[in-house]
Amino acid sequence: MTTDRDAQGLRCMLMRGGTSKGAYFLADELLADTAARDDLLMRVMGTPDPRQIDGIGGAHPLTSKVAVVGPSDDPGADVDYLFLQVGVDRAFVTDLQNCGNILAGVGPFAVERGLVAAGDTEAVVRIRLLNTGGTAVASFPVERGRPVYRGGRAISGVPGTAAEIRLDFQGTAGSTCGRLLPTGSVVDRLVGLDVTCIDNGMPVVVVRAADLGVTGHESVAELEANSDLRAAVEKLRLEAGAAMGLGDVGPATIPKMTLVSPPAAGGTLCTRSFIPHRVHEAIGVLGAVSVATAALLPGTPAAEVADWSGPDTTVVVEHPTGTFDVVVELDPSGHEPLVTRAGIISTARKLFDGWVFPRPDDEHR
Ligand code: NQM
Repeated sequence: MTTDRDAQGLRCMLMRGGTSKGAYFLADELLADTAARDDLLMRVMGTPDPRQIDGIGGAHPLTSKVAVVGPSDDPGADVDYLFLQVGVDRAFVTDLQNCGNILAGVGPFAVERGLVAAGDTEAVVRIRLLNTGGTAVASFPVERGRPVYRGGRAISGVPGTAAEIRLDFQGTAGSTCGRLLPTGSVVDRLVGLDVTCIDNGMPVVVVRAADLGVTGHESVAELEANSDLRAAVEKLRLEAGAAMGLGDVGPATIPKMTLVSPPAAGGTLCTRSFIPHRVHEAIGVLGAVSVATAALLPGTPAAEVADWSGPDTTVVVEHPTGTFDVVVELDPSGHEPLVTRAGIISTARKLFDGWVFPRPDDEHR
């Protein structure tokens, strides 16, 4: 469907958020009709095509992402953030999952577009997470009312350093599944494996790498080349998705599948994450928060491989390109554990600001 936006372009900011990259739009820049919006976004990103050669997508799920940001009518939030995962080789756009990496750019983007006034040296932006419910409070440095991207904070998976963006989550437990432990159990036996199904911002299935016949320290390429492993992970995902109340997750990008093993680099535990078919080069932010939460629950595969000799409130999650620190605290006294604190540090950078021109639709090629 051709729209005015085809000829005029859409105002778009390309940003790196954490270890992902995406196109950020103001909500009123996009079409209100969901099907028309999704068609437009696929043409912006160059989907479906494994190389996304005729669009701005980066030919990987981690670089084929969209943030839609607008003012919030919730008195507890300054802005609303809707995350859209855009397919790469398959034609789909889904709002079924959240993305904590792209979230890192939302506060700076809101200040850049004048949605939120910044303080003298720091901006604090309360972001309502539309995909899942819950709120993230982003705090980051500003100078003369503009976000500062330069800084000294390194995060694994991103070369160099940038300004620190602190994200504190509220109300992320049970974000998609309705409960922190969607099956009601700390450990479930599914397809012959002991796993933990957990949702503290992202539905994740945590399984011991050793139970799947790998060490959990393999490279991303090695894991992606292991077709038996991929088949076993997918079989478990379909079973776990149903057990988590998500129905048939065949076409969905959730739950994420995290293989855990003992740490190898001084962290708390080591992870490899299927998201859900490609293997993450690092780990998703909310995926890491969910895995870290599992590590605090005695009896889970994550707790069993964890080494707690580090600082007690930080869970250092090892992944293929380094480590990711999560601060999470639980009150275990109730019937179901209560998350009392969950936070992370990330970085983001404005890469490009301008107008993007969607690929013409097939009729008009
Ligand atoms: O878990 C990838 C990412 C993500 C999602 C994915 C994310 C999160 O790394 O919050 O950030 O798991 O599909 O960008």
